[in-house]
Amino acid sequence: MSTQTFKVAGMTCQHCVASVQEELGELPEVTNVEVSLDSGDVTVTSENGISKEAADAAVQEAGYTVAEWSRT
Ligand SMILES: [Cu+2]
Repeated sequence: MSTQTFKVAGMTCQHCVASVQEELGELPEVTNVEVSLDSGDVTVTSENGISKEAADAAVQEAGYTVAEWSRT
């Protein structure tokens, strides 16, 4: 199991949160997505970690951008 946290910019309401959660959740390896509207922090749990490229693409699909990427 791998957990990664990054920041997403532009989310303003729970609808934004749900969109980001849905797109990231569609990535095949992802088992859980947590999004904090207040901080913009997104925590993704997956089997072996996801690439920044995959996260970027999913977040952009939802209409937002990854502001800060860090892998833990
Ligand atoms: Cu919104």
